[in-house]
Amino acid sequence: MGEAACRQIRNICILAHVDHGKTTLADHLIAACGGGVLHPKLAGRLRFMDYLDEEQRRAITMKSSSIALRYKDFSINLIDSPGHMDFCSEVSTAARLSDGALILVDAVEGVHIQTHAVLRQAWVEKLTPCLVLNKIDRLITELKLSPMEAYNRLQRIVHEVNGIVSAYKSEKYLSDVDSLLAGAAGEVEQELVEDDEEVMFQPQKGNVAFVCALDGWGFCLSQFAEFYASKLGASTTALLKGLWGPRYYNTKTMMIVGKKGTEGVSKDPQPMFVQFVLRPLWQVYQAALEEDGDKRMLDKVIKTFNLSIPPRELQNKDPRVVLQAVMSRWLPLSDSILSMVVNCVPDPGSAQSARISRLLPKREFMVDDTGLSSDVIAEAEHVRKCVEACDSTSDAPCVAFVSKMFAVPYKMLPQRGPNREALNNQPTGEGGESEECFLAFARIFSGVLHSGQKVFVLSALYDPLKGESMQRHVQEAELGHLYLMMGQGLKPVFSASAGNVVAIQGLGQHILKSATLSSTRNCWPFSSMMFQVAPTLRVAIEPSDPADMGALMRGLRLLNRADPFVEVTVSSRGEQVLSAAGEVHLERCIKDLKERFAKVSLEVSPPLVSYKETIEGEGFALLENSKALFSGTEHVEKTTPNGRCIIRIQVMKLPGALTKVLEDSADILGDIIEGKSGKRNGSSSSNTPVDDGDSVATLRKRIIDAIESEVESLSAQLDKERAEKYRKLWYRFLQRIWSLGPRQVGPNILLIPHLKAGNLDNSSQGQKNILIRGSCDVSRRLGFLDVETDDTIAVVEESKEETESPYVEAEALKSSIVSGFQLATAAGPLCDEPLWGLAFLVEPYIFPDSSETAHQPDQYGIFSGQVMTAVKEACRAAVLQNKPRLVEAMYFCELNTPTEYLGSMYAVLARRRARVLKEEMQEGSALFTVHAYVPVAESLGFADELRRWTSGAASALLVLSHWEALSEDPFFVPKTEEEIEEFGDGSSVPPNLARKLMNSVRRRKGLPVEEKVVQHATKQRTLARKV
Ligand SMILES: Nc1nc2c(ncn2[C@@H]2O[C@H](COP(=O)(O)OP(=O)(O)OP(=O)(O)O)[C@@H](O)[C@H]2O)c(=O)[nH]1
Ligand SMILES: [Mg+2]
Repeated sequence: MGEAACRQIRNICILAHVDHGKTTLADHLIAACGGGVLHPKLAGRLRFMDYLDEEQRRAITMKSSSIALRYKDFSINLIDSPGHMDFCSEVSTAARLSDGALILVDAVEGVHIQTHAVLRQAWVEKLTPCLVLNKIDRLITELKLSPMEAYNRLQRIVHEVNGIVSAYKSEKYLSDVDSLLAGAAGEVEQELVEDDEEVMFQPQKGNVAFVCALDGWGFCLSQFAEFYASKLGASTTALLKGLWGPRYYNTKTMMIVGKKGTEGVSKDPQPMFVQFVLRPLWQVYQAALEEDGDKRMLDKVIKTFNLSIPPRELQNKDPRVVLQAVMSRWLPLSDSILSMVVNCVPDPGSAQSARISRLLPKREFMVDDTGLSSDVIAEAEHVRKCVEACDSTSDAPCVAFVSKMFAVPYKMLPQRGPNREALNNQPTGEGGESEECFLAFARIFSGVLHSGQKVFVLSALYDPLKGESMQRHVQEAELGHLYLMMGQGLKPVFSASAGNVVAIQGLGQHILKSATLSSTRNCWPFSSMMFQVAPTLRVAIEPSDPADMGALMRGLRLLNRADPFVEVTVSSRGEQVLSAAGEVHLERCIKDLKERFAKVSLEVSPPLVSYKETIEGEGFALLENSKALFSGTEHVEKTTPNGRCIIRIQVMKLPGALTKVLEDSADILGDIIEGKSGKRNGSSSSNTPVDDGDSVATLRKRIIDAIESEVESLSAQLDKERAEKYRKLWYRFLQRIWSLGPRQVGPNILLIPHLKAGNLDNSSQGQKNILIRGSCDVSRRLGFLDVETDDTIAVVEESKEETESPYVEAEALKSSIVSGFQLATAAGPLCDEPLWGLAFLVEPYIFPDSSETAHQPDQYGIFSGQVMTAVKEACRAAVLQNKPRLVEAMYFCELNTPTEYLGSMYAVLARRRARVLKEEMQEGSALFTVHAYVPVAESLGFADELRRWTSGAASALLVLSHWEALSEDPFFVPKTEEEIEEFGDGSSVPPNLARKLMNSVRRRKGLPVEEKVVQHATKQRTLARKV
């Protein structure tokens, strides 16, 4: 295969919100170009790409799958993806392997939350997007809009989608939920003209299609422009420009004019798009579907466009069949879409050179003088060049990326190879485990792959410069058979060259979820994919019969490999914990486990909801006593059992925005703190923005922005002077960050002692104490320190004393203090859940050891352990003393419901402690869209309950949004007179919500729960009888 062949390839995926018609659209493309795997009559109804039983049953797509199509001289690899939130990881795997994306939007429902998410995904992966406005028929038949109204609506959708993309372009960072809320559509002005070069989607540019996947038709403007050009004798280019936007046709002068130019010619002028495109469509629909429709319109279309339609179809009694017969021949859907793809989406060669900065970001490294690594670098650079150029010659290095592994039963694999030779596709018993065969879903980026070839499998952590120490991250593997994918079907091929999407057998033992394949060790792994959310719904699983434990463990191992998103872990109590993205995903995992992978009956626990712990209060409260820090009584003090170390801790709350930045940037922070190059981009798996610049600088800016926005939002409550003081305080704190926690990257900060601190005022024995000053490691890495200030703070002052034992000891104890902080932030005092958004000021003092045992090495080990425990205990105690609060995760929930079910929907929301943000009537329809926050703890069975109560009319989509502290005090006991009046004297106060949640977590974890178990035994017995 040469370069020419590569130019004839297009790799695209279809992305959209759930139910906007992706699989239906794919059906039509497959029927037309899939080599006969789908009969055109069934197109749109079969949903060929939804071949799993569970997908057909639920009528939603759950995985991404690929099909190879032939259109004219082009090979097109089409990947259909799921729209449901729970399977968003499959969108990431699809996007990584594609060069272009068809972004579908339902013309009635408009832009929804997953539309935002997929636009972001396409943007991050540097795909070339095309917009497809689907379900145009619903505007005619359901909403009964006039062509003019329909035009306004379509225009608004295009405008809104463009707005979202331009926000990404300007690198404004917003999470999907934020951007949805921020974009809450203010009324768009009429007559938007969008022919600015910068605007992404423009119908006149040919990257917007208007389609009805159900009836199998669709068009781009060029089709109409060409038709009218010949009819009116005008130029196609001029017409193309005139067919979108406020352009009118003056019938007298036969000119394309602005609105003014129509004065005196027509009373109610309509834009050309309405007059020339929508009106005829509306007429055909009316002619076909309405009783008294003018049937001559159909004949006119058939004649004008010379359509050959079998009379059998035209005489069909069902008007829908007649309509489809005419429309699908007049404006065949597959032609419009695929010609758009061929024209707008780049071939793999051009696409890869544009995507290279995302796929294989340029590395910065130190060349050492051994000369050894310079060879490695030279080769790795060569490999990168070949990927950039999509070199498909056979002597180019082979590079492929596997975006997921999927399981296929052995009996489904082809039995014959490319030359009809028998393939030995029997269960090889890979690890003696199962009848499932694992295939890698991969795209070749350089060179030619063939079966039997030996390749290196590189994990995301592999670094070719680190040689031997990297053995764990690289393996050698031999490729099994290669297949082109035809949905469920697999077509064996000998080899496949750069630019193609294939399935590869034989890597099951080597790859868990994703990996880079390369013919040389000297190659960087591709950057990791971005996932929209992390798996958050966790359940514990055990076999109904304990004897089946072995089968369950095997099953979990297989499931973990077969599903790109599921996570299997073991809890501290030894339970097997399965984490999934949401309820639908979880259900499918359990079903797969029971029926395919483990084949045993299982018990599934209720969801293990995660919480966090924090304290109440605003950060600025510390202004009041900032002077008194450490002199007042605000701190907690702990002494180690040997009395040699006193730890003082004060806790305060971080500004909310800062907590969020730290949380969102965990991956970048991890890289920065570990000291990896700060110039890598987009290697994150969470919501980090993608930038091509310096990630340290970006992060620093976001942190500063967070502080500024906090100060700004406080300006209403604080006078100018105090606001300024508050700002200064935080800027100073930013220079004093010793560590973040938990796990070095969490949203909690450990601050080094204040410069002025140093002497323990109550040093009772009159001994001289030493303050362990710590070092502002994190501040330095983030670039908040100038070198000079750094030194003055970090170095223990009198260097002459450094050799003295207490100073050496102080140096050595630093790590114990950080460890204590890490432990404390990993498990808070309420119910051992991680802490959230707190800063700890620490002042550790040690006293010189005068005892005999001082210099025995094991004594030191014990002492450092004691210090660690003391720090941990002090942090926990400090939280407990400062109004501790439980923090719960919230879903952002988007609901759609017909007006008559609004009441039932609100009832369901109320039962789930939901907070409604906005409700909005969808223009021109009887549907309401409601946005609300629902606590994760209350979300189980939410969608089901909603369906039951609204007879299936309302739908809900949940996206993990943010963490929110419960305002209730879990330890609340009525104290003031008013409280006692309201709640009683405390003996019979029912535990409040925070307490209940906290206790349920404690019980689950086997922690002691303070509860009055039985109060009035006799009474309780009679009550309990009723069951
Ligand atoms: N009226 C109308 N309905 C359509 C059209 N296209 C698709 N539908 C219907 O919309 C529903 C969803 O279609 P799918 O193709 O399964 O949607 P999807 O985007 O693949 O959904 P997921 O994969 O679950 O995200 C089906 O009932 C289709 O019949 C259209 O152009 N007009
Ligand atoms: Mg689908």
